[in-house]
Amino acid sequence: MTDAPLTSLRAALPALRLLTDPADLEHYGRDWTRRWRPAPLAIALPDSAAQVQALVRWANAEGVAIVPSGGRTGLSGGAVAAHGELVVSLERMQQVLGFDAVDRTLTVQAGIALQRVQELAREHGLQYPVDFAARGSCSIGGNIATNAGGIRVVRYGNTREWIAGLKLVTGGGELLELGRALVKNSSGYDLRHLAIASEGTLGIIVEATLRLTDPPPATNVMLLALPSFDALMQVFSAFRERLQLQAFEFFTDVALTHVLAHGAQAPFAETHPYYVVTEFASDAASEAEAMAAFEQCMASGWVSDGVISASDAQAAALWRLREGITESLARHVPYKNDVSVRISAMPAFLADTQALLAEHYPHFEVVWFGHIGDGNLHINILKPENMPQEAFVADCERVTKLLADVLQRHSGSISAEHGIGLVKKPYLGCTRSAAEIAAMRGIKAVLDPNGIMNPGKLFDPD
Ligand code: FAD
Ligand code: 2HG
Ligand code: ZN
Repeated sequence: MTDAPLTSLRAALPALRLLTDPADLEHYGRDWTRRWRPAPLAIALPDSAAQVQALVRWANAEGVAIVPSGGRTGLSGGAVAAHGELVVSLERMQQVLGFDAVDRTLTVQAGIALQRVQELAREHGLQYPVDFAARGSCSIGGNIATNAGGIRVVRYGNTREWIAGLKLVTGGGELLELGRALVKNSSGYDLRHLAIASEGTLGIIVEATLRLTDPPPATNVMLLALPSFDALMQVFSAFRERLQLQAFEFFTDVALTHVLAHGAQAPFAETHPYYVVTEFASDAASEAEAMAAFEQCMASGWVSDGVISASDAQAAALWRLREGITESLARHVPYKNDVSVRISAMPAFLADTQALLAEHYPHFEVVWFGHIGDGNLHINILKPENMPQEAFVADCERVTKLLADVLQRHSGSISAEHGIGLVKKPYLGCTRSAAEIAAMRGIKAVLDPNGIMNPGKLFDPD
């Protein structure tokens, strides 16, 4: 890449902070997938919506592609810049712009970390309920751009439910204020929802007004050991019938082995094939219901053992067993599937998927975990140490094609919460019809007429 575009950018926006060091290009050009070699043109660090808008206008004039960048914790390659794009990182846009106690909203610049938003909500006696292990590093802009889910969806829903309004600098360089934080607004298309899960392909989210809610109740965390996959849905039904669940997550013994090797403490003396972490209010009535559900599951043979937290430290230790999985697997460069079906379709889908993976992956270690209460499975295939990454990915892609067929049969989604990005692009058609994809392309053409926003992510350019 020549220096000409950078010279032009410096002339157009002299106050813009720009990074061009090879170490910075490497650092900002990748996300957690680690599959593509980063090769961005440069890294732009704007500090205001006005600077973002000026940048996008410059990029249109010069024909330079932009990759919006948050915390780069994404797992689908959405924030990867491997083709001379300009990475626009929002890390200098972390200001808190306002809190409204009557509306119960918090307005922030989009580069702020999820964890900071959670803390601010608590300081106001409220809660921002989206939550997951990358909370310290991921940004609100990235959460919106992927419609992030996490461990409390079963109780509170995805990011989409919590976005009262947002500001988007479109690919065409317009600054749109979407939603206005109104509770009621029936004045035509709600463009805010197009920005949610758009993966940076329509524009750059520069600001968001987040809904806050009542603080969560004091809770107990329970870890259950299960003998079989079949028992999972039975246990979920038994607990959900009696309790308002704050979380209901599962993982396998293989996942536990990796987390323990990463420093966590074994919860039981014996190992079991499956585990569930569930969380519910700790008042006396809820505890009694939880014990009744536990006994019912033990009597039915769906649960083999269990432990309930007696302190915050124990609750955190139990959560670590579930939340530590992704980090504990990272060194194996896993091939990730993040699939979903309706909860009612889960038992049949699980049976078909288990059979498929047993037939096609006998030679790889397969780690199952996820948000069973949302119908969302994470299937991580671990790369054998001595296998070249290209051959490994090719083998996994072969099986993902078959998994996509299974998903199509069960009306599921190839991406439940991580996004399509680069990783799942070939399989978008198993989740979305040709007519839907054509409509998505049409929307992109309107908001990003020159196709400069994150080209090649979600779908290929026309
Ligand atoms: P990035 O990775 O920087 O970007 C993600 C996508 O959003 C890219 O397409 C990027 O171009 C776009 N983007 C980023 N910022 C903007 C913006 N301001 N405007 C427009 N587009 C933008 N995800 C879940 O849903 N649930 C989980 O439970 C979960 N757990 C995780 C645990 C770990 C340990 C890790 C590493 C990841 C996990 N993730 C999870 C995935 C990831 O954290 C989320 O997808 C998160 O929302 C990404 O935020 P980010 O700021 O890191 O985005
Ligand atoms: C989780 O639920 C995240 O822990 C990450 O969505 C899933 O690493 C994964 O596959
Ligand atoms: Zn998840």
